[in-house]
Amino acid sequence: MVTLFDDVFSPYARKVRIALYEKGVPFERERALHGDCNRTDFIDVNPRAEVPALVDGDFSLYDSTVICEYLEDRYPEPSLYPADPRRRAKCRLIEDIADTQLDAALYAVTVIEFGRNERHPEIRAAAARDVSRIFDELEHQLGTSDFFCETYSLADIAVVPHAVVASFLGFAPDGQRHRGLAAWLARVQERPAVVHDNADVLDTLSRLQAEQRSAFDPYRVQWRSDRLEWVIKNGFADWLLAEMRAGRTFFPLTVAD
Ligand SMILES: N[C@@H](CCC(=O)N[C@@H](CS)C(=O)NCC(=O)O)C(=O)O
Repeated sequence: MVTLFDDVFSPYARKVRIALYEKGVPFERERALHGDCNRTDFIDVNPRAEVPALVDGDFSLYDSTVICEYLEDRYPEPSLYPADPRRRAKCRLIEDIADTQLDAALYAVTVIEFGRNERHPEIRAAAARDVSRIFDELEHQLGTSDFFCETYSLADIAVVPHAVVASFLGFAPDGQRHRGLAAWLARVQERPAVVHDNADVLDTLSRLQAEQRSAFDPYRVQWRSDRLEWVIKNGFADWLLAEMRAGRTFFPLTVAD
């Protein structure tokens, strides 16, 4: 049985779960809580202590992109990558746009607004601009197709969790400017695998709200790579420094830790 080190809200874990559901691979979930930073209880599976990480018998690996490629090789049917080399490359490119750019544009505003119930109008405005720019690019990549690579693929699976978060934060694809993308988002959310995972996210959110618990600790925030780049290049280095001085920032574990 495959074990997934998981967090219900992580867009990267969502990507892997949706791929597993699409492929009909049964799996166990080990909850490795997002926001409970610098855990050491699964560093044997992922030395960065990030979700998702996957254990398949005596084999383990991490990083959602690597995991999804492994799942494709291990469980080839149904295929989630196009066979044509150019479409396959395009699939990986769109996955990369979702994982690096879209995620980074949404991260700080998620922490501030959803996590802390606070407002930072400049960060919101920068996120709105950047999400709109990325949606322009995705609209262009989609063209007149139903899915990014003609048929449903990992590209669609990678974008949908971030697009759902964007909509939740008030950055939904614009019905005029991003007409194709708005229709794509509705279409992809009809896939049973996506319906199933969306329900899981919403049910967990409702349960946490009823218990007056938050989805993650917004004052113990894990920062890395593209998320840091986004904050700094958009002019919020001082904000980040204040966060660091307040002891609210954490980074993936290093060997020395
Ligand atoms: N490149 C990694 C990124 C994974 C990642 O950033 N995971 C976040 C959750 S979205 C995490 O586990 N952070 C640790 C924490 O918040 O404690 C992937 O694609 O799997």
